[in-house]
Amino acid sequence: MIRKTLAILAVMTPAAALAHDGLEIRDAYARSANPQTAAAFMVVENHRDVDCQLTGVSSDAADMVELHTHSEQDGVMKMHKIDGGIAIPAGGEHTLARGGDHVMLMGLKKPLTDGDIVALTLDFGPCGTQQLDVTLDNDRAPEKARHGHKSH
Ligand SMILES: [Cu+2]
Repeated sequence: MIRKTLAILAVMTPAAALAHDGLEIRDAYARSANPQTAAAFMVVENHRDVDCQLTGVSSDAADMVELHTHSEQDGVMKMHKIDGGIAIPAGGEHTLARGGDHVMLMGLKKPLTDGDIVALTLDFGPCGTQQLDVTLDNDRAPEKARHGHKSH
């Protein structure tokens, strides 16, 4: 009996350790402004002592998933694809937020409405992959702007 308990503990420990020492994702949600596209937002915490990079995201919910960001072009904020991924520094965090970096889902297999769950697989390259269920919430209030940038 004791032996069996130890065996189960041994199996469970690596996953528990990963959740604690690895990458943790919080405050994730998605929005969908039209039947074809949706965007997902979240905070990625890096509890490891090495820098990690979000290199890509995949989902069965859409034909194409890309990492996007916004930048000002000719005085207008435009979104475009990120080449090379999003860095999450060791011991730090990175916020994917409206008006900034986001996960873009294009060519939705079916239109999404509030409460729908979108399953994402986040690829952190050598730091591994993370499964994430994101709930669609079009009424969600925007994140508080941090570095003096205001989205309103
Ligand atoms: Cu986008």
